[in-house]
Amino acid sequence: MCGIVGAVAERNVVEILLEGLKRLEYRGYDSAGVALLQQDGTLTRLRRTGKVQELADAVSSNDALGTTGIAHTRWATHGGVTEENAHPHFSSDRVAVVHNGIIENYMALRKSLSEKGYTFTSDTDTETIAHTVNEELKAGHSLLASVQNAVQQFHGAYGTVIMDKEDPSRVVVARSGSPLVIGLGLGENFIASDQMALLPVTRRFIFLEEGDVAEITRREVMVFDKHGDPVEREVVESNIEHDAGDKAGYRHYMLKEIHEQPTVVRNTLQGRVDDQGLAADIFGHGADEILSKVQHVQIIACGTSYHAGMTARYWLEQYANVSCGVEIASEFRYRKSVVHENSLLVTISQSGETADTLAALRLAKELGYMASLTICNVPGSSLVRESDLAFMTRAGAEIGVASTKAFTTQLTAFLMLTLALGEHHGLSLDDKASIISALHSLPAKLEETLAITQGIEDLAEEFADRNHSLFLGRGEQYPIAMEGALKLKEISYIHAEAYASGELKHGPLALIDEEMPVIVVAPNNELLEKLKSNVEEVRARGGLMYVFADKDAAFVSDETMRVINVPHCEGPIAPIIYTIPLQLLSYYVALIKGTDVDQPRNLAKSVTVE
Ligand code: F1P
Repeated sequence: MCGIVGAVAERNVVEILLEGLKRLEYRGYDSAGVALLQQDGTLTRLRRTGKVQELADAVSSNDALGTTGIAHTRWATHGGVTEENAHPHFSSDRVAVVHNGIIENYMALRKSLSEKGYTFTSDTDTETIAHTVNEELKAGHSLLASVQNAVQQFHGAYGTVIMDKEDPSRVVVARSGSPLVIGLGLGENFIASDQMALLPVTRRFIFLEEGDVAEITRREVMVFDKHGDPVEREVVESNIEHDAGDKAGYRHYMLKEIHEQPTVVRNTLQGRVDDQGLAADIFGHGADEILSKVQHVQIIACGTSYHAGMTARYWLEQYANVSCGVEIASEFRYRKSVVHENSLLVTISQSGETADTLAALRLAKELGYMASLTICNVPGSSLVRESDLAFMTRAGAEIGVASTKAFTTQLTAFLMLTLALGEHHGLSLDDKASIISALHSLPAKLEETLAITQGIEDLAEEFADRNHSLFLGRGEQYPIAMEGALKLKEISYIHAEAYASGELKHGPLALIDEEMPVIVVAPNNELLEKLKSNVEEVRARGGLMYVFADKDAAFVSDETMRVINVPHCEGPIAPIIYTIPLQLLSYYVALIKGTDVDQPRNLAKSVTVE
């Protein structure tokens, strides 16, 4: 979604801002802009629809300069994709604003500001921020006080950075509902919506908290909490690799990230599980005590992370004997739900900033959940800071909008949670041994599975001109089929639906004909015979099937069925292994179709608005 970068320095900051925007491109956007302020008060603005590179070209042909600056990538919410709607927004050529989030009461603000004589040049909610701050400045307040007064008038979510042409020495920033991180330099300081943007210039960060307003100059950063009181916020040293944004020779980030899975899963397991079991408190300080009391688990997430939660339910109930509910965050937060006794709320999120998941966590606290745990990939993110317990997946920065390595590390984390909860709820010794041994074998098995790429490339050729597809799986492979269908939709724009194969007769069988390819996930498990019956139901109706199967599952390719053998794997890790060929299939189909694999149309990496 929208991205923010800002800087206050002695040098020209334009390259820092553009590099920052490029590093945020992965989040998804449709236009970009920059405003630059020179010491003599010259204010320049350039905006372009399309890619950051188009903005960079405009910047270089205009020789744009500034020692203080703000820049933005916009993902349209209010108003179409036009240059006028791109940020930064100005008020009277004095105040410049970039903003992530949504000002929900913008219509009322717009009306009262228009009555005061302000002219609106865009359809955005953001422009109301610029005029509201300008109104406060006109009343004689400092920029800091103006922003502090202005935010009292906003309902909704914002991460915003504001410059005043009459004071080029500072920017003021405010956070409520949309993340902002301050980067600390030497004699220069920075602001961004995501630390990734600032890694070339600093590794020292302050993560702003809800309601914070901060004033940033070259030499000083002052943070004020939601009551307006000055506060010290912890300075965190980032350990994210500086070059995490490189493609390392791969054609796309997504392909790089698919191939990183053996390594990042190994990293996620490292030091957390040995032959005897789990290390103590891997889910956070005091976790073992909390987990010993848990009688029910409620999992909340969105998108791919939700599919990880759906898979986890099979494991938690089968092995750990703990009842488990799974729900999409945007549903959970707006319905009345019953809280079971001693319930643990588990949120899952790659980014840790997904608006609905965060809102669900906050709601759960009011509803009386015993404790909250987040499984998350971004240290310092809102979900991590606001949960009682946190387990960090170590997937590293995920740039491709379609989540891959974050998903498999989330599943790995859930197998560890199954062990941890199972210890207190009668996990059998056999099951414990089999999960531990399966986890140890997982990185090597993933490597073996990635080697089947060639067969999948061939299959993708046959697939690319289809308009629809059906994914089938049973048991813990049903959510994997859902994740496979989601990947195909996201990056190749082919309509894909997933069904639990037992549901075929209850409707979707009517769709089967030679135009509807059916993808089947078929590990060699106790449901195999049932799955084979479902395959026969499809065959009898002339459907064309692509079966990802264990080589011992005895599927044979013929004119109605293409079988792709997947390495044999033991029960608990099968969902993780079968995810790989489905990721590869969607990637190669998208490649043939020529879509924007890493930044698919209309999608954003981190969904920080509802
Ligand atoms: C949830 C999610 C991702 C998806 C896309 C949009 O994000 O649906 O699964 O790939 O990036 O957001 P998160 O809560 O896991 O960060």
